[in-house]
Amino acid sequence: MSDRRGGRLLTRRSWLLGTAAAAVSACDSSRPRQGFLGVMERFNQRVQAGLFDPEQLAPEEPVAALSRPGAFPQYFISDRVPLAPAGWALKVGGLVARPGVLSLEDLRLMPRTNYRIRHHCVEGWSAVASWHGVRVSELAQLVGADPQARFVEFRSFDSNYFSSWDGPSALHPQTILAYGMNGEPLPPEHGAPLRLYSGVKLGYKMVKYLTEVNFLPEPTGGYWEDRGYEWFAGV
Ligand SMILES: Nc1nc2c(c(=O)[nH]1)N[C@H]1C(S)=C(S)[C@@H](COP(=O)(O)O)O[C@H]1N2
Ligand SMILES: [Mo]
Repeated sequence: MSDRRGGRLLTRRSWLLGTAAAAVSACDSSRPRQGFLGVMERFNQRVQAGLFDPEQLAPEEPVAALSRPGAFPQYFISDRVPLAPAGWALKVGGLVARPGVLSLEDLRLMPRTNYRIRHHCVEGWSAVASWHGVRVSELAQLVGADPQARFVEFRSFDSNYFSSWDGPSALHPQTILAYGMNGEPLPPEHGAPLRLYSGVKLGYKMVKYLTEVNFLPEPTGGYWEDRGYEWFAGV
């Protein structure tokens, strides 16, 4: 990892600690974004969106860095592993010319991206796997997303877990709808049949168990974001 990235990481982590996410344990605090914290968060969002470089790529990890089988933590808010409903398909909508529904097969036929990029959870752990799938930017092209749609919302069948992203991060070349992990189909524990993965965001922004992608003119918050976690959450 380059010094520059490491430095940015630290800077953003310390902002995070200084603002909304102080005194959190794991992903289970509840702190409404209000008052002074809310003001600081909106300030941080503007600063961070300004610092975001859509050309900068997260480093590829070597094979030797791969987490051992079973050592990659698994998170879902439901009481047990969420399983895809029969006839699962991804609904794509919002400000798009061609809203519709895509099967896993449809997604597999689209250009495939494959990389090995480290996962950073806000709790402080990180892990490495390789991921493959289709870029959100490819999807945006396919459905004809309107440039007015400056935000992208991702929803799931895991007790309505969701997150909304700024457009540049969603359209970054390392942001994908992943249907595979370590060369295999995505396992249920990690978000089957389809999850978001990215080199530019913290773990809680990467929605697993996807059901919907919506291109929107406004952000809609998110499961943890609505409980006080930072909305931008860049790595
Ligand atoms: N649907 C859904 N997506 C989710 C979560 C979740 O609870 N439900 N947890 C998030 C958090 S906090 C992290 S760190 C990553 C964990 O991904 P993993 O289970 O593959 O390690 O998923 C994110 N996406
Ligand atoms: Mo997380």
